[in-house]
Amino acid sequence: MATIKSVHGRTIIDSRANETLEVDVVLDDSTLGRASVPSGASTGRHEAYKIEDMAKSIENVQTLAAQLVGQDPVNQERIDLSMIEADGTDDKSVMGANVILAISLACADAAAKTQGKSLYEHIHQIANLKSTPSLPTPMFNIINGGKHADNNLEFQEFMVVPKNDGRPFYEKVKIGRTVFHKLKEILKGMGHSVSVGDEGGFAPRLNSNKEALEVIIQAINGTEYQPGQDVSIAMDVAASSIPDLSSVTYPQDPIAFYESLLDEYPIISIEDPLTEDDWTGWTAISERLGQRIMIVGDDLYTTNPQRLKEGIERKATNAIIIKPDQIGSLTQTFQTMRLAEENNITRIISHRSGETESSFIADLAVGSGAQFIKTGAPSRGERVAKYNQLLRIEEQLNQN
Ligand code: 2PG
Ligand code: MG
Repeated sequence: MATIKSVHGRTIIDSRANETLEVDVVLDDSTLGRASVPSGASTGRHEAYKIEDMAKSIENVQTLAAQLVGQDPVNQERIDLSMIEADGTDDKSVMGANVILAISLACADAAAKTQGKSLYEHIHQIANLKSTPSLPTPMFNIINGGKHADNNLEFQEFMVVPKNDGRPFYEKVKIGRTVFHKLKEILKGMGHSVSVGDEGGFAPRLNSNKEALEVIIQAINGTEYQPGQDVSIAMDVAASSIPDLSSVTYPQDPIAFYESLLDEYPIISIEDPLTEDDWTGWTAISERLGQRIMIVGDDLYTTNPQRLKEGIERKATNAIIIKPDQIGSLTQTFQTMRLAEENNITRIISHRSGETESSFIADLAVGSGAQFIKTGAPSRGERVAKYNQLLRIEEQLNQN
């Protein structure tokens, strides 16, 4: 059994040119585990605390390193719980959620490598979920708005989602990039800019959220694929990031507004349609639309098992976004995923708008058997890194 010899933190940059933390965990058999932390623009109020000061973050890595040296990296839970205990707060504000998470993920990476396993296999082994490893269905964010672009679209993400009808992952990727290319052509033809936003999707100045849906339908129609049959639409409203939601859903109430969109467009999923503490609204929207589509909680839950528990009791959603950096450890991410699995809540693994080239979440999605992954458009290196890792894993799973 190899044990942890050293833990080292350094500052790297993310896709928005901001500083972020990377951690190396080295084992006594010379195995190197490495991980980095992404960050959001539309962060939820209930997310664990990130220490923005990198010097302080690195200092905290050193503090925690002292208690981790000599430990078995395979024992993820023990490692994570000891860091959570050393922090001693609910939101990890002493050690930093970014610090604990970077060490947590780097340990998992080292543990997989020292055992000669793929990361997703190792994750599957330690996650304690019932689902077997499988490729998630990708949700490609092809039009960026909200806090991810400097255009006028209030809704943050307009995604295309290939139908999950047993077609291989690489074909789903083909659908995503074919629609992406067609959309580019259409936007160019309309005289719009085709430069991309934070998550690799286009960021045109359209007249309304509805126009974004229209051009996506037009794009799908311009390919060999059928809207609603081969590929559908998903949105992340990110309602808590919109200063006045009623100005967007005007003149109706939000639920009636979303319902009218479902009648008009092949939408299969709406994330954060309401603000993060509007529990009553969430129960109402799920009751009204939950049979038709996925009602997804992101800022609502912040990958926090306590928040999810409340959501289950209130029947608030039928799906959840899973972002390890929102809660700050792999062990708690698994805990939230187990709770979701036990209660038939669909799991969508997600990147952040500020990303690094790490492809950890691709392995996390496969190893945990999550149904979906959203990791941006098939564009921008830090987004493509995740899709490409999934293509590699697909090849590996096929060979087995
Ligand atoms: C979201 C995420 C990722 P951010 O709201 O789902 O798409 O955005 O990382 O900015 O919170
Ligand atoms: Mg979101």
